[in-house]
Amino acid sequence: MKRILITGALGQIGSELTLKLREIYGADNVIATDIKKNDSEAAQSGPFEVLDVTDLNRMGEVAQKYKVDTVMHLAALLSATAEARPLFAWNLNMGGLLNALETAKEMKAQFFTPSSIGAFGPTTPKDDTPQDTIMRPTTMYGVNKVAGELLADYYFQKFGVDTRGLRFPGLISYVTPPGGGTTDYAVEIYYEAVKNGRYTSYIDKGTYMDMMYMPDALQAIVDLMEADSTKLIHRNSFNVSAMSFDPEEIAASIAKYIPGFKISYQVDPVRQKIAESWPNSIDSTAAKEEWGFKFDYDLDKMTMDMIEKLRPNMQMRIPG
Ligand code: VAH
Repeated sequence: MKRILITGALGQIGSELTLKLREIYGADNVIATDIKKNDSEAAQSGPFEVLDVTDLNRMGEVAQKYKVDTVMHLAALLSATAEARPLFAWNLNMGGLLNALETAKEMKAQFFTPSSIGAFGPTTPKDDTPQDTIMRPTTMYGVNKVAGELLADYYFQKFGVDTRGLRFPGLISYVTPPGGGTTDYAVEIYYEAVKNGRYTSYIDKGTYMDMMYMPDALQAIVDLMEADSTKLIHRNSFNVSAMSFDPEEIAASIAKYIPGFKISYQVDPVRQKIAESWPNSIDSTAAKEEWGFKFDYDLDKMTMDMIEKLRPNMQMRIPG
């Protein structure tokens, strides 16, 4: 029986992954942890522990208390925040990852952590970015992700920890908005479109980035972790993507369902520079061949679902 410890369980991925894993493996077998508790379903629907991932002893205590056999390490700062606070980002992102890997080693547990298209840099081939290629990121977040991939591979090769990872594109969701990312514009635009019928983008037109709807990202995590390890040639981490678009294309998709929707631009030079250092589109062939990666949502199907899910809440918010 799987007993799963999730760090960063109240974040953008964690808040939905916790619920999905509780559905599959049983609520009591998924231990959600985060730096503080809140009243979200992820925090209230099963075991929850307060955990600062930079505290190795506390992480070991929680892992032993629940006798976990799987560690899913999600707690990290995203690209824009990491760029604003590089030293703090290094300590949290790398210190937390090392503690999670050590905990998985001690517990003889399987291990997952997300990497990102942010692990690539300006010298990486930009179109159909290969699984194995040049990785010289120019952001602290990217340095953390490349170092993290190498560290997770090291724990597999040196200590036999069953580590697995995914290079996620921008993830779009309506449950818990992301914080401090570069691709967050592709989430904010839906909220603003439903609320106000317009959005001012901090990413410029013509800036293509890989993206994926959260349901596909969650299924990819489950499928990778359940995959036959003898079939894995790669481990940390697999390129996965569902689509690539620029602000104009997501705006056009939204305008099909919210007539009159308008996008304008006020480019943020910091996040624009980060976005331009990343690929336009990545190649997911290795994930498809080694463990059957697939996705359900393209841009229009995602747009329909996002608007349908956001509209009721937003209407409740507009007074009168
Ligand atoms: C970020 N959402 O923008 C994250 C992600 C590919 C982007 O890693 O930092």
